[in-house]
Amino acid sequence: MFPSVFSGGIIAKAVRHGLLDVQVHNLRDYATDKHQQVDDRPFGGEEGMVFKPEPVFAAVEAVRGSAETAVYLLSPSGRRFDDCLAREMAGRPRVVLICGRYEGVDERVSGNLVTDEISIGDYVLTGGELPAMVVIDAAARHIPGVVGKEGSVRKESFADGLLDYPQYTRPRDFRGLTVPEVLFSGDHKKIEVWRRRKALEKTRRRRPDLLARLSLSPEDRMLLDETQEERNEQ
Ligand code: 4HQ
Repeated sequence: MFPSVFSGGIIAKAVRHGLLDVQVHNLRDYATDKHQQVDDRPFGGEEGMVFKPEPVFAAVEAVRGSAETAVYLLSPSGRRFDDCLAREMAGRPRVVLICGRYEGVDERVSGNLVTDEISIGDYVLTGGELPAMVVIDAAARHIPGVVGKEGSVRKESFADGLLDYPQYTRPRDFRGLTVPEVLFSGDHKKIEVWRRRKALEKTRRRRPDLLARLSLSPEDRMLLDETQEERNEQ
């Protein structure tokens, strides 16, 4: 699954440039018994299979290098993954991501080997591989040089805790749908203020939870107070 995602695009380019390295390890290579079994039936009964602790410990201990390396387990019960955690990971020299399958992983792994459990959202997937790739992709964008133009990470969603302002490109008139005049004004300060206001309004409308977490500057507060949006658009 991993090569299908990471052999092309921005991540592959970053790997070629030596900005990051992605290594995938097969848990089965670390199985300790003669059948190379990595899973077993849960104690106490119930359906499904659980990852055995031995291969998971052996694999992580073989690849983590320093015992200080952060080890994350992808799990719906984990701490919710967000851009803040992505940035934190990008700052680390190495991280290990454990991808479970089946009903999950023996609790002694989460209790004794894992730094943190991470969830990418409140839904259940068939394995931890897709979440791991999501995490790698989001974290890689924060490694300096990975995302093309200087600063283009900062200007996107979440860098400042806000959703994106609206973007337009040519044509200026598409089927009678026009582009806001301010964008042709050539007044960069005015455009910057307009974008800020749009980002603030959109965040208030769609993600009030994000807005509530921010401490807005007096200027931002004024921009939001100025707008009639709440009355007109809701
Ligand atoms: N999993 N965020 C792995 C998830 C998940 C999520 C389900 C993880 C199955 C075995 N992981 N187990 N949501 O749904 O991270």
